[in-house]
Amino acid sequence: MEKKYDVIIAGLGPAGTVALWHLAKQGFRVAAFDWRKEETLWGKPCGDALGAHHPREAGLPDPPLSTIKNTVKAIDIYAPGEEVRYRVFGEGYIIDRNAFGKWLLGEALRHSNVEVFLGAKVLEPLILDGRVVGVKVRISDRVEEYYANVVVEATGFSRAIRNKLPRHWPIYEPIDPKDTNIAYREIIEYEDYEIEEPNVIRIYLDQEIAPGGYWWYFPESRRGVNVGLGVQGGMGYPNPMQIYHEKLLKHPLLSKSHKTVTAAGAPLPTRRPSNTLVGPGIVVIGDAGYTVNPVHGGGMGYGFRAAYYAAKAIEQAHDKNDFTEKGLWSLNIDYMRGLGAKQAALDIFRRFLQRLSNDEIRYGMEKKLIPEQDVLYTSSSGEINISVIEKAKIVLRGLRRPGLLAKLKIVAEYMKKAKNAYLEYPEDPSKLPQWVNGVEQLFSEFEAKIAEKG
Ligand code: GRG
Repeated sequence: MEKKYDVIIAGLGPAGTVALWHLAKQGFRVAAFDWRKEETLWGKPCGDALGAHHPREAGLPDPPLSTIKNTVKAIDIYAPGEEVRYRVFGEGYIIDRNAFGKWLLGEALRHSNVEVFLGAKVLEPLILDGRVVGVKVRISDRVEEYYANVVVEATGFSRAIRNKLPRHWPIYEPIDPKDTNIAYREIIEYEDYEIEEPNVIRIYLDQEIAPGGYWWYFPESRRGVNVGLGVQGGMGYPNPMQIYHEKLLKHPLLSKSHKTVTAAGAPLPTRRPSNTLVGPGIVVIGDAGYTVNPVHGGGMGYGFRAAYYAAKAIEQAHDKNDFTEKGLWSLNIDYMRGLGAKQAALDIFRRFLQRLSNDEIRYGMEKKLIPEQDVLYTSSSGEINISVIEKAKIVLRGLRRPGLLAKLKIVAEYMKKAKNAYLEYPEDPSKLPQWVNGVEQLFSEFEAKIAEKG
């Protein structure tokens, strides 16, 4: 018997599970697959921090208390050397990812229209007449074919389906290793030390310890901490696990006696979203679609939002009975003109940050080139307040860093340009190639200008 559904979801991490939750509620017949078991569906190693606004903005209930390890009130950002510190206030959680994932899956499974297959590895897409019509899956030792009107690619960084799409499809778009970070983290427990402010999470900028990334110290309780680092990929930097053991363990916070509860690493995207999240019969969300904050690397909230819009787009496609690229296009419009625009601007900011020396970061923060109170504005709007540049001009006049001011001006200008380009994301697929050319040109222009300034 042919196994035919309305929707297939490949991957039940944060993006896939949220898509399942919405589609289940909307009454679709869904088959969802993941190679992991229920207990570790959301087990990708990460800092586990999630802005409180994210679930709400993705149409989800707040996480139940049983899935929250700690609440966050502020983020401290330390400049290299740790003499300069910014405190950014904001509400968030340290989430028990696996518990939240399991809970959300349970909620979706209350609907009898969904079937979930765990220990099931999605092998490849099934393509017929130029569109995705299903997937090939290995369940136990059998290889089976499942068919649907739409396949949701949510297999994470591995892009199990995307990697096997025809290369000339715009949705194929591979990732440049320089647009990734490799992360490693341990969850540790102190033997006899109590963390001073357990509701403040800490980000340490230091190109020696975490080149092209940062290291983090996110308390889960008074004695437990999620501590780790991300290092830019494709640059030949040492691997983060080695750095953790050779350098980070020497830090005063980690030389106190502690035991490691769990340790793991993973790669993640740190760029703007894919040029398109839509193909014929397929949508892509989460790490597989590069929906992530390029500056802090947080991907849960972005994956939730992409999943929410994907479920809406699938509903619209279903109403029109049009599962082509055009029929599913509203996912691109909703995502790109909203979070995508912020992501694009932060992709520019990330490229700037990755090029700074420790000395420049320390100097920039000490002189408050971007003041403490503007960090959240810049991070959440994707814009640098123009008065900041004016102030920076005054600060820098007569000082030793004309280059830094010149760079900051270019960054502000290109953040705005990148954001505007995404706000004007094309109305339909026919205009995509032209738009992609424009965006690629903008990013190479930025790279050239910033390199020129040294
Ligand atoms: C000007 C030379 C110079 C340096 C500036 C301050 C700074 C150096 C860098 C900031 C780096 C950093 C990691 C910022 C992240 C701050 C943060 C976690 C903001 C939270 O942003 P939200 O709430 O997050 O917008 P979401 O998840 O919604 O995207």
